[in-house]
Amino acid sequence: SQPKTPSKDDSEFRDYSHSEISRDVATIKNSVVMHLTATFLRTPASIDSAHAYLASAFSVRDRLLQRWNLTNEYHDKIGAKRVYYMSLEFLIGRTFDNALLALGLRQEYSKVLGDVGFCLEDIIDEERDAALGNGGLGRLAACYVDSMACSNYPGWGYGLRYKYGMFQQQILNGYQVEAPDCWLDSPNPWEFPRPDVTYPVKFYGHLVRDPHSEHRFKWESNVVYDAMAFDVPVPGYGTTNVGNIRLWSCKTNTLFDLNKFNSGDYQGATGGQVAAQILTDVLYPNDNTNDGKELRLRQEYLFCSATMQDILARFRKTNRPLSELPDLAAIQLNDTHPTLGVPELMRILIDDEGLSWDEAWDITTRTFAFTNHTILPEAMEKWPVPMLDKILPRHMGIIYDINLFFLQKVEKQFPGDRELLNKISIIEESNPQQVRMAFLACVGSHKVNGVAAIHSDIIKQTIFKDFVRIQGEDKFINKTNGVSPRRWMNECNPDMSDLITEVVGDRSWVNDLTKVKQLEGKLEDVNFRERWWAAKQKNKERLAEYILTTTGIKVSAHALFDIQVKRIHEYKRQLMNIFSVIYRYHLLKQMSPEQREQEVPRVVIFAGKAASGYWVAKQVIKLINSVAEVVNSDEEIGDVLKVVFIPDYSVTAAEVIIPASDISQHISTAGTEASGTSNMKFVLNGGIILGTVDGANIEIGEEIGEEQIFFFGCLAHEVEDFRHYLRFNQPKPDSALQTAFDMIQRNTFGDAQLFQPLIDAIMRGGDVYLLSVDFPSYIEAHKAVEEAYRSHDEWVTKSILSVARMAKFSSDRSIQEYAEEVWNIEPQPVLNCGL
Ligand code: T68
Repeated sequence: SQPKTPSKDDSEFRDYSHSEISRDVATIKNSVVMHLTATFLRTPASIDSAHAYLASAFSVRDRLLQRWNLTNEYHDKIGAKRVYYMSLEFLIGRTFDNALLALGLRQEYSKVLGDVGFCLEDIIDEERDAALGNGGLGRLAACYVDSMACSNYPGWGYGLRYKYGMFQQQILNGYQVEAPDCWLDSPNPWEFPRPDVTYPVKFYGHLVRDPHSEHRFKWESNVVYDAMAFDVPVPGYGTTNVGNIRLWSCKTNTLFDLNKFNSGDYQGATGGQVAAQILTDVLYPNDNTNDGKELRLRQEYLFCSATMQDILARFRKTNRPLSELPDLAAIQLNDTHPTLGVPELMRILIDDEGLSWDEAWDITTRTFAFTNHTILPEAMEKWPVPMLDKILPRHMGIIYDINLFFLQKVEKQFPGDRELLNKISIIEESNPQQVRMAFLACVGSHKVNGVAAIHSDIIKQTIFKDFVRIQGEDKFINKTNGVSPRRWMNECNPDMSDLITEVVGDRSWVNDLTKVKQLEGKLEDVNFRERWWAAKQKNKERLAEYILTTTGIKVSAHALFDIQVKRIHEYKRQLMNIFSVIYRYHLLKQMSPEQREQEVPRVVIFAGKAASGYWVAKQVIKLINSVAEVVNSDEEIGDVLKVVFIPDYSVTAAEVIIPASDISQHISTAGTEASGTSNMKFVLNGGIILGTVDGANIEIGEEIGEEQIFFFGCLAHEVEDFRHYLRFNQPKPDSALQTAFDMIQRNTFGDAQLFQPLIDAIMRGGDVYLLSVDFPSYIEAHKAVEEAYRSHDEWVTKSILSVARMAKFSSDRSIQEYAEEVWNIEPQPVLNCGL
């Protein structure tokens, strides 16, 4: 039977839910103690930091919840248009500290925890990361929902609730070993199960044609899973707005089979459940690669179907005609992974709602927009037609029709150009045929964007070249990425944040990064400069401590901290970095002790995960650790050079590592890194970039001035010629690179056989990523860095100027651009609610 609604009007409830819970220390203390005892069954004798964290988190979330309810209620009431950011990944990290800062209750909780005998920092450390993403793409999604909440845009993230997030990386004997990330083993205060929001999702089966309509089908199947919603609050800083990420979890749709259970078949009784759970069990740990697994396709469809059903359910409550869907909903596809949302919306509109093909197509293309994050060929999503046809027969049919109508249009526009039709067809004529998801996403969207200026240009000249010709220039735009100043400055770098606050006069820069410009006025202030340096120094000491506890390696916080942290990938060229370290080691070994004294001491820091199936990337990790072992134990070298590989890179590790950099490396082969976002985080935290002319490095250079950045290497437009040359000619490593090869081959770092394939990839494999081409200028750039670092003064000037000019790289700016140019939505701050 239907649940009953209250018999009275809602004023009592409304009054209560619209008045903010008291913010004083006594009330907070009460609520923490209440959760400790009532929610977690602790007695004074059994309190520990883990439960102190949970109780504090639950008490914070009580406060967040109220605002969260109000936000959604308000946006519904005013009929606001919402954006739905569809992403298979949300790399959130921790939420507790973020929520405390957003609510402005950090000091209060610090006091309360102090009173019961804990230190807030230790309690914060009890939280496990929500690591539902691989790297840049997933972290970008998290920054974007943060910006939507802080800028009062009505918007939700949609994703999957993986039971196991990004694997944990251990280093054993120098090798990466993966362990499962069981992040849900303890209670998660930051999610709300919504059993009432559950949708059935079908797979396999067969089609029955509707006798009355050419385009309508009935899709019959008895393989049905249920997708159940879990909502994750996104605290807005300096606003009562709270955003939402809705994550789907897969469960069985077949009920527990009591008959089987009673007859002793315990497995059979829950068999459906076991099979169903697998769909949202694990995040695919691939960054910038597509492995084409059937399970991944089923994950993607579960996600898309549940999300489209949910968006339409919300829309139907407004009683507006479906043709107005694009006036109430904008859907952004975070790369091609959610592209099945396009045929899924078509299916619902045609088969379930009875719309004509043209009506459905008009609604669909006005609703969707698509962001491309890479042009690496190995990352391009393609699904074999037979696989799609088996799992999603109706969608395969719809994709064929989308393609047919598209090709017919193009044929009219460019009569007789068969080659063109072949090039742009959504179906690739290979054996077996493949569905090109990037083309499907492009055709199904009204806007397509890249993530940095150079990248948006490149996609217009390469994968979408013909589409620009067919569909017009205006459809293809740039939206340079950004990062959240809340997490990536205010939260992770308290001392520097206090300095900025002092200059600006208040903390409003956290939501309006243009205000950091005022730092330029402090350039000549000797005292300020000293304190700036001291803040950086303190961050370096914090990192030195972290390195000691995670690796056992002792490093001097007075050395230059040279950092490269990101996923391990050939195009990102960690290999080039470690070759240069080997060369540096060689040079140091040639010097007299007096000469070595004169060198700038350096700690070279690496961190990052390799996809579990990516052998070359894993060998690179082994090489880094092998070099570290030799160099760090060489007494002659001492503190002049240390090499560190920090295990298990994560959002939380990044929050310690990034604020401590003197230089950070962003050294992808030109044209391969679409944007990069850690480059922005490092500069925002007063670090200097050593990088190639690639991705967002270019725009960062334009904003902060080329004196503040160390560029090297060949340019994107030169890459093709070099690659062509190297396909037919042996690379000619300069003497520095040759020295590094020689040292490896002389077993300096253990068995040379282990690393020979890495050298072979350059010397015999065509050196696809152009290490031999860029190495000489890379070494020169390192020298320039060293010279600049010797002058303390010059360095501080670069650091302050850089931060002052980073306003553009706030994700608030990116989101505002999307809102205005793609989504057509407006800020809707929650008003008049009494909070
Ligand atoms: C990254 N892409 C870009 N992909 O490499 C980076 N791939 O330059 C950019 O800054 C960032 O996106 C944000 O725009 C990725 O991170 C993936 O993670 C990925 C995940 C699954 C499958 C393929």
